[in-house]
Amino acid sequence: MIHLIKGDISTFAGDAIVNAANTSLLGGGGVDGAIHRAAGPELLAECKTLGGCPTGEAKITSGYKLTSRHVIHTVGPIWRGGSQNEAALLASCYQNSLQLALSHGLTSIAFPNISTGVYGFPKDLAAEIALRSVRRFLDKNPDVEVSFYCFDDENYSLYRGLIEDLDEAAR
Ligand code: AR6
Repeated sequence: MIHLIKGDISTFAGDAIVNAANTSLLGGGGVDGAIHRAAGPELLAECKTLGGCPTGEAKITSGYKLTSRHVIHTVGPIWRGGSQNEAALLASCYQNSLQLALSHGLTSIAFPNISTGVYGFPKDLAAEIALRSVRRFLDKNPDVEVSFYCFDDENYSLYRGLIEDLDEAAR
């Protein structure tokens, strides 16, 4: 099942929130900054033990002060015009985050709109990739619930349109 929420992902109560991090995993701005602020300094301390994370891959930590039990840190691609494998790397972020969640027995997962902030990925294309990747995973793993947290109006209306389209197509 897919849920669509407008708001701050650090308020999600469930098994895991996905963080749109950078390869250092040592924090940053945007959603990464919001998650680290809400989780407290212990999150950074655990991240320091992970040795970073390549683009498109994912690593898991505890959630500390968050209402989410875990944080899955993934690194989206920086948009460089579309010829640098950006689309496949973004799809990998969603797939690898969900696979990691599944391997830990986690079934309620929240995603932000990875790469659509300072990394500059076009929001319409990113939304299509996110929904396609997640739907493909949910077809095989129907017990998993995914919540998309959209922070800005543009992403929210893009997702709302695409989810309505997909629901209509499934009828
Ligand atoms: N909850 C949900 N979504 C949010 C929140 C929030 N609290 N705050 C921002 N967003 P960005 P990126 C949305 O820039 O593009 C960091 O410095 C925002 O509207 O956070 O993947 C990292 O350390 C946007 O749609 O992540 C990296 O260096 C989306 O989150 C770099 O930014 C992603 O925006 C990663 O860039």
